[in-house]
Amino acid sequence: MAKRNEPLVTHIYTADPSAHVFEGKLYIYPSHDLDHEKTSNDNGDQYDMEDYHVLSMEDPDAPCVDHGEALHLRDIPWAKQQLWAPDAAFKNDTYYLFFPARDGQGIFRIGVATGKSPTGPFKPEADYIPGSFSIDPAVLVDEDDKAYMYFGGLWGGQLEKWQTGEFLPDAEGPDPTEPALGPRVARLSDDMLGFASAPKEIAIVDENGRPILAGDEERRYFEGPWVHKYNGLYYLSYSTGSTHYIVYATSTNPEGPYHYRGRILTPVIGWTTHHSIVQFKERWYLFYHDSSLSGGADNKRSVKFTELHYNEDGTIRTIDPYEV
Ligand code: FUB
Repeated sequence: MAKRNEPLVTHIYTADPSAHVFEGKLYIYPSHDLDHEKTSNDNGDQYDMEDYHVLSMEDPDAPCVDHGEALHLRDIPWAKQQLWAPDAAFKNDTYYLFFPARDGQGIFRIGVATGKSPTGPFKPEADYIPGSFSIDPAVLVDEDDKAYMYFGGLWGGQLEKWQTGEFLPDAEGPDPTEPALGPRVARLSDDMLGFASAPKEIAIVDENGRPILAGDEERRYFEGPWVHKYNGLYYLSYSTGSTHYIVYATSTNPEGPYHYRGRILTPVIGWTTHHSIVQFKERWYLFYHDSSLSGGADNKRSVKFTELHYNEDGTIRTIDPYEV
């Protein structure tokens, strides 16, 4: 039986869960952390993953099933290393797995693979999505069937290096008093294999409508975007990286601007924090990870979940995953 705030599986390390309801069941698309020793650095070299497994649960109280390898690095023609946080989507009677990886030049790009089942296997396209860059794709298929990809991550995720639209290897982020870099959003083409519009930067603003600044590390965007809809409003949630929060901002438009609203998850054991939010029947759930199972190793994480609650005004109650 899956238990709240406990690792969903313990026979492998898993991270960066993207949860969806497909065919009436919960499917979780995590990164698959390897049990190897790597020195941790700000470039994220310790996150050296090579494949994806898909997990599922009949419902939140049922046991979690590992469906085995759904895609391996060796089968992706353009990708050289580091299969980081993936997401999945369903459209056109097809399941799509979106994933970031470094190409032969060491540049993070985003690829897509397709399958007929939510558990894969997934067949990758020959090349990465043209115009894609950085990490952490999250795909929203909206009620009007338009699909959007949100993506981007600082530091090892290389978002700083794309400020001009070109990859500049030595580029650094904005000064602390300048607006922070926002995640990117692009409309996906009808076949879900490419961008229908060039990626745009999403503005995240504070309660006065001013941009969140790069030095505001408790609120500024770092990585791991996720967009869900609640009562017609778009909720963009993300990791603040160096301060280790999952926070959120809301908008009436899927492409923003988004207004900062507050914290969803307090820091977990381990450096990274990464999540997704999904509705299953009448209830809402937060999927997240921490490094408790490995005794705190940053690159050996485990996916967990808990229930998420909204207040009457649409704000989300902050979750402390270790509260007893
Ligand atoms: O798992 C590798 C990276 O760590 C992800 O892409 C980030 O979001 C962070 O969780």
